[in-house]
Amino acid sequence: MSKGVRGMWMRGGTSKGGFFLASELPVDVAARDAYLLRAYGSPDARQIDGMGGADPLTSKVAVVSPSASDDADVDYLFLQVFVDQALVSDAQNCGNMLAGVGPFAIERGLVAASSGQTDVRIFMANTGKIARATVQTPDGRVRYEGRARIDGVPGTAAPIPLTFEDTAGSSCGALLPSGRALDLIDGIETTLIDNGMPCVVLRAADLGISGYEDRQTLDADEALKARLEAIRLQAGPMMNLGDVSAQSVPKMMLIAAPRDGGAICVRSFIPHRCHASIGVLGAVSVATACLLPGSPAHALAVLPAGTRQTLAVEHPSGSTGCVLDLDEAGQVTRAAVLRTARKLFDGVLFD
Ligand code: NQM
Repeated sequence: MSKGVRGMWMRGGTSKGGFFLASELPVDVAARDAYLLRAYGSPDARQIDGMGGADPLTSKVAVVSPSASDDADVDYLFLQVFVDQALVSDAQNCGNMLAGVGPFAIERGLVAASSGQTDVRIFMANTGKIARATVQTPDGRVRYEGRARIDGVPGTAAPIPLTFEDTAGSSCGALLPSGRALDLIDGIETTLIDNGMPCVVLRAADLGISGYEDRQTLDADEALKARLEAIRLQAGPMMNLGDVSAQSVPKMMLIAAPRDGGAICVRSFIPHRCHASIGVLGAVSVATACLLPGSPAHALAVLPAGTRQTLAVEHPSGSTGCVLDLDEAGQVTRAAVLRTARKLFDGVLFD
């Protein structure tokens, strides 16, 4: 056993994982990944010998450091520790874990807290984009308790609004990496889109399901998952992502008409298990697809009017509201999503 690495366990939005200072993790990437695999207990479906929660949503890592950029206070590198494969991937971002980055940066002294609330500008190293998080800091300390509620998390907590600008094409080089709002893959109409998260958006009904099933039912549907994976592997090169067989992107977004007053209903595969709710940037990307004439999402969506639109993306645990600002051409220029976070544990994680 090594002497371990200091880490803070936090819930960020509807995800959970370890938050580390980059300066306290091994510098060498192979050594860092070997440490994380041991510490999280991967590969093992139960992650019984580590801290991972046996679910992609609870097997996540945030690496935080002071930012070299004048535009940001801290840098945030997201790492996905695969549960049942010996893989640690930086190929995707995570907007849920992002919710814990501001509080963690203040707790570790990287950002000075203001009295009242503190804005933290976060450079998202996976995609090269900047997000802003507003953290409640009465008396100069992070407050986690509050009255904000997000679907997928019991109870209430202090609000942490997240704002994203200019996220189009952050991993794929363009909002629509194929240049079209509609592509046919295996005869299925899809929209290949990246507004912060590479996503393949397709109608649930085209794959023989309603799109309103629960997570367990979809996770048990091996035939559906095989069809989705075949489509995903073809979408990878079309989205400038290359061979995605060992990557957690693109995400597969199965859409249906909303049925609880929202704009669209989604069951997302991330990519091999169904999400219990939906990713933050995944929701922003699907909401953006809803605005694109020609996309299967546009035809199913119930859209509000105006240049600031709140689209509620329905998911298995409720819905996620995405506030989208549009320019005169109808392009999304800014997105905001409300999250909360909770500090769970601070200590030393051994490998
Ligand atoms: O899309 C899960 C999550 C995510 C990612 C995933 C996320 C996002 O819910 O911004 O938050 O899609 O792997 O944590």
